[in-house]
Amino acid sequence: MEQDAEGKHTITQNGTTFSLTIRNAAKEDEAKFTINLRNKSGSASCSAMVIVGIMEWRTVQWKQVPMITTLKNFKVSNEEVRELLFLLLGPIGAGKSSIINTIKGIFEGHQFIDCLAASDSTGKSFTTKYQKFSIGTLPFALYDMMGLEKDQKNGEPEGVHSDHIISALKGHISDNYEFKPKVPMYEDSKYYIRDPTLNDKIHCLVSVIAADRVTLMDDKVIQKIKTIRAEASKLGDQPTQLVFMTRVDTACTLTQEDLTKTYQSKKIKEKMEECSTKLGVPMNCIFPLKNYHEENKMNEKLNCLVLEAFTQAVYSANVYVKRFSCKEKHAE
Ligand SMILES: Nc1nc2c(ncn2[C@@H]2O[C@H](COP(=O)(O)OP(=O)(O)OP(=O)(O)O)[C@@H](O)[C@H]2O)c(=O)[nH]1
Ligand SMILES: [Mg+2]
Repeated sequence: MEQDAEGKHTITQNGTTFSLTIRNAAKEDEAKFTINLRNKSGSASCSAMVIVGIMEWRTVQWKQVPMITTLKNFKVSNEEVRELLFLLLGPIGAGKSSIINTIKGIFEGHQFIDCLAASDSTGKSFTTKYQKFSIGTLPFALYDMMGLEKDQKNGEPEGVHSDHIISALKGHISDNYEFKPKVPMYEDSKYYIRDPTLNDKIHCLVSVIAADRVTLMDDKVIQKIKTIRAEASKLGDQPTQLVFMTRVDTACTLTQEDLTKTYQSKKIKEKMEECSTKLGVPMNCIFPLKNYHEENKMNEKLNCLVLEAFTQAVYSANVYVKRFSCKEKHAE
């Protein structure tokens, strides 16, 4: 056995196997460790990257069948509501359309590319329509929308207007409305719903943020999201709000290699904390996930991470609509 002066690193040998033990491993111990061996016949070396994980701070079932069954059997707690409505909001290329494809894929058992996701090199939002996507015959529908950009580029407004989003939350915008960033939504448009009911309103607002871009997110875009979130909570019957943090694979190697390590990754926790501080959202409302983007096979771990997030969104949208149910009103 060999030990360094502080007793931090210990090397032990068992036959031809050498082990390195790092005592009280912390983030600073993350490094590439190399063993060099030399004898009369020559030399050899071997390296390993050490990544420090932390205690799992949230537990996930990692079994998709019970999670899918729960959602397939889900009944909305308000008989007047046909389906729970979710709106995905976030910067360009954050993975909004990919989330819809991924969720649809999980319930249909194969990958889905109905909602077009784009390679993210253009700098312009690929999605331009306000489009509703149902999930089979389940009582859930997700609205995709144009990505948020900072508002003034060369003096011209870019990306979707905050006003459009507030109108959408209130249920004034109907499916297939084409966003024209420089044009306000006119009340005489055929896409304008004058007297929205609970079946038109958004029940849960999901902000979508890419884990690998939280740090470099444009201040104006952050401000826009914060303004929309604040406006949404001022609405008399405000929708519930969550954050889906996508692209965990690009933010953390440990997670990229094994998605079940998501809630043990210090890096992911840091990104969630950053997200929480920047947007003013409590940690328990943030759900890290990975979307299908390059793989051609379904992956149970990926599905479980997304199902964990989506189940919370379903429960929280249900809390919203339950408030308006006749039974609940009579109970008051
Ligand atoms: N590695 C990785 N890539 C992802 C993930 N989610 C989305 N992507 C990729 O990120 C890019 C943008 O994804 P989209 O789903 O089009 O993003 P969007 O938010 O809909 O973008 P706009 O419609 O342009 O506002 C695509 O190339 C996706 O394949 C993820 O979890 N991990
Ligand atoms: Mg899109």
